[in-house]
Amino acid sequence: MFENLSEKLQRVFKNLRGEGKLTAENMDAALKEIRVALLEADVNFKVVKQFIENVRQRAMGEEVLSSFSPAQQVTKIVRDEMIRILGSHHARLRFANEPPSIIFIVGLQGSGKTTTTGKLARWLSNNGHRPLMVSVDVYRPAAREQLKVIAKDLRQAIYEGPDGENRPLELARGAKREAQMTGCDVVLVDTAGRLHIDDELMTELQELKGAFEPVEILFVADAMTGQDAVKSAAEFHKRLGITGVILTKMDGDARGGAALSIRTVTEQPLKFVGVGEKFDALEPFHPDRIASRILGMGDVLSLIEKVEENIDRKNAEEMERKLLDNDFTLADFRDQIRQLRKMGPLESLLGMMPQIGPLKDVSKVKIDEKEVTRVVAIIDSMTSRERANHMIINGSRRKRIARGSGTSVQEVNQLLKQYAQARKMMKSLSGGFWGKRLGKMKLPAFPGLS
Ligand SMILES: Nc1nc2c(ncn2[C@@H]2O[C@H](COP(=O)(O)OP(=O)(O)OP(=O)(O)O)[C@@H](O)[C@H]2O)c(=O)[nH]1
Ligand SMILES: [Mg+2]
Repeated sequence: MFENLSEKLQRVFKNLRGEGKLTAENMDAALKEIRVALLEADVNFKVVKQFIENVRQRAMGEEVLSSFSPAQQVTKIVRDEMIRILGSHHARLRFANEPPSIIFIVGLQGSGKTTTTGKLARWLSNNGHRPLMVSVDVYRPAAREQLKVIAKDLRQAIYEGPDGENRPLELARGAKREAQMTGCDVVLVDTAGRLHIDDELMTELQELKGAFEPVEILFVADAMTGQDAVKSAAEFHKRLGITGVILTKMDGDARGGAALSIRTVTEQPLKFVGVGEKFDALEPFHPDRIASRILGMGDVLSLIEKVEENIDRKNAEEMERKLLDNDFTLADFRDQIRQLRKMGPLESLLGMMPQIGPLKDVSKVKIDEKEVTRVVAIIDSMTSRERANHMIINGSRRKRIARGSGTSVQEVNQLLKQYAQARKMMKSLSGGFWGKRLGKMKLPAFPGLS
């Protein structure tokens, strides 16, 4: 996400690096480029205008400190302004004083409501809540079935209602009752979508709103639709009153225009972003962290949170010991790859790393998830003795492993080489900066990275 904008803005700062001090001329040139970059990212033109004006005033005003270089000054000002248009603070999900908290998920057809309902249920239960999901999308028979499958997959509670019940109000009522009876503190209501905003849909949502006084009405929009997402959010807000926005499919959106405009245009905060089809691909939205990510400073805090949410401490300590004792086996290698994958799409993890110093090009690293799968298959095809001691894997064993995993001997050879490299690299990392910062997660030369 934001790749295009990020690249262009970083080029502007790089160009300024050669300048001795900020002048009206070099500032004008930089502002022009920033303006084009924002417009090309599909940011609302009014938002762009204000943004540029604010940056100009601050850059030329008294705030400029001569002890910083022009590039540093402008980067700081742009970052501050970007945080401002993204919403200044992280907008937390609200909860009702008296449970259950009713949260509506609304939006246009195909925007990602049902998927996001599942992601939110998972996120809530990972964060100390007990959610109950209900679908009131009674128009498509498959819609309720879809949520049921998701609930089963994620092992989350769902209220399905009595057979034949197809009145949204009754379904929501039943869900609220069930939550009260079973001690669930949040009810997530997945609603029907339409192709366009129409009166029928609005009337239904208004009725639901009147009956339940939801603590949150979250508008789900597809980030890839850019300014259309912003427009429909504004329209929903005008007619229904939303309390926040969730932008989905940010993983496919290199521009970022919707994210950068929606707060200013709707005056409602962006609360989460969806960054993939899997159910762990949901991130709370932090304006400051996103601004840092756009400007290539990385988002180390989100990365640490993600690691902490997923890492098994005991397991990490065990790995550390094994590394020090030099008995980090192929089985450990496989387990570590699995643990990394659990944290979500590898690309999105790398995107959170600072793009400076030795990590400059890390987000450009291409990851082949298929190769990761292949590596796991190869290690799974080994005997436990082979996994414990790679030295015994001779030519005939390699052939057998290749056959067993549906790969070639070359691929097995390559994996063994990568494993040897990872062992070496992880050892040198274990005491270093990242070793300490990232809760002992290692950043191995793991397969799939090239
Ligand atoms: N890449 C990506 N795909 C997503 C994301 N969120 C949802 N999707 C996909 O978008 C498609 C539509 O998602 P749904 O959750 O069914 O959308 P919906 O709004 O419930 O659709 P209707 O109920 O038909 O209105 C599915 O294929 C999802 O996998 C995301 O963050 N990233
Ligand atoms: Mg749906």
